[in-house]
Amino acid sequence: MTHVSMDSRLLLHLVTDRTLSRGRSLVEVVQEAVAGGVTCVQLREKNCSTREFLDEALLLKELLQPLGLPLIINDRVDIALSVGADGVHLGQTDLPISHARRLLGPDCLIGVSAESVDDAIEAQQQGADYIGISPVFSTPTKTDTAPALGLEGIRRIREQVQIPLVGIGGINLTNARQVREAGADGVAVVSAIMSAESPRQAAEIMRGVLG
Ligand code: TZP
Ligand code: MG
Repeated sequence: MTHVSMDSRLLLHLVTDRTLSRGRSLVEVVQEAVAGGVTCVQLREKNCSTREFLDEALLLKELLQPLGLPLIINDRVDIALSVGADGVHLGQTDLPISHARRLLGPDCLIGVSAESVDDAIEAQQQGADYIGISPVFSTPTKTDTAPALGLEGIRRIREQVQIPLVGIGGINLTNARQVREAGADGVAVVSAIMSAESPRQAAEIMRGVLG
């Protein structure tokens, strides 16, 4: 079965983690990554107040909107709504897709993390715009994950699901191409860009590898 044509904005996500930025500011790293060619940015904050999260979201929105690059907010539909973000990314225990859609409307991207083929099928049925296959490889960046799905997991999900797939977890310059070849439309990375000596160069190389 063919899948829905690829939204090129999903090709290379930078997923943020301020603790991995080697002391650089979030905006600085995002600016560099954008200059290198990331196609969207997901703001992911696990340990800050709502006000801080909002302020970061506003800063990134100011940076990304003029460039036409989508800002996706991890977990928080309220933050996404209040800054007019382009999307949200929801986990299996976050707001269900139907409720998020009711709040955000038809044009907001809703991405959902799937840890299995069944999760992915369900997310598609419920109206997700894309699926985050999580994790593809095990990663020190996030250890409370389901077992890694591997390239075989991507292939199995690709056979069952037609909406865009984005791999996340342990993806770097050396394996990103394989993730695409296994059937993912895009990749999402944290450390490979956030912690790179040059986030700009890392993003450039990654874009080159992804084609
Ligand atoms: N969800 C599944 S794995 C992961 C998230 C947020 C972290 C990915 O980080 P890295 O550094 O790209 O492996
Ligand atoms: Mg989440």
